[in-house]
Amino acid sequence: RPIGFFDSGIGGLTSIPHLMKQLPDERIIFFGDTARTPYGSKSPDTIRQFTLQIGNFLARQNVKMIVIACNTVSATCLDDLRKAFPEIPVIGVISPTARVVARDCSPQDRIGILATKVTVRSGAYEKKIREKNPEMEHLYSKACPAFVPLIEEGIIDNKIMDLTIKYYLDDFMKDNDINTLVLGCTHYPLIKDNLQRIYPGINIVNSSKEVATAVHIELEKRNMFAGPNGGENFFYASDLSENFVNMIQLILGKEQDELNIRFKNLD
Ligand code: DGN
Repeated sequence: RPIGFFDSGIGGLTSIPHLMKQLPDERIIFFGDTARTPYGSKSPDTIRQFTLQIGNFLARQNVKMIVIACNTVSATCLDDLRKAFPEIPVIGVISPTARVVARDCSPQDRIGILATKVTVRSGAYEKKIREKNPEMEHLYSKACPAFVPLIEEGIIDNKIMDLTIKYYLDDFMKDNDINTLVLGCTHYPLIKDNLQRIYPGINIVNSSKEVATAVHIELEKRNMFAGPNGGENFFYASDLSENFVNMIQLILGKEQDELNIRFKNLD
């Protein structure tokens, strides 16, 4: 059976190469809600409603696990999804990332958590990191709402993106003396190189990578690994925009005709 991944848009795709590298035999069904992205500034009720629709779609695809490859959804309604689908293990992206911060950073480290407005407002990262290591003192969050629309437009390797990064982060980095950035939105790995270039020497924790590792651990624990030759991966989107197709090719490094890309309307 496949693993179901989803995101509000294309961001969650950044976790797929990490998963493929760690678990090449696993089969993936991805859903990106590209027609309704971004979720990051929407109300929790709307995010919950969209999430349950996506959960239904993935459950009908007979997935063995649901991975919320979206920090915004993980911060808002992980428990609602677990309650709605008690027979399917559901993994969110925040807990595994917080675990790595608590494990690999020291209480002296000064940690900047970059995320959407909804994720920042939820305080989920601070709560989870301190749950795992109460001594983590220097946690600072910053909402960067313009990153997602720019990334979805493919404006990445570009001056506009660099200026947007500086607009949000220059003062934040300086005032708080940040030495570690948590990419608390699955879109942000796409601007990791920009961040490293603009803030050299910064240590980066990537939620897209950590969620793939969490899937590995969970499958091992449940003895649910796929055997070889399990079948093909499918990539669904609620709007098959040019952006989606371009981004999926960029992230997975494959041509469109090598990928099973499908339209799926959930309304
Ligand atoms: N990729 C989503 C996340 O990790 O929070 C956010 C995308 C959005 O809808 N703004």
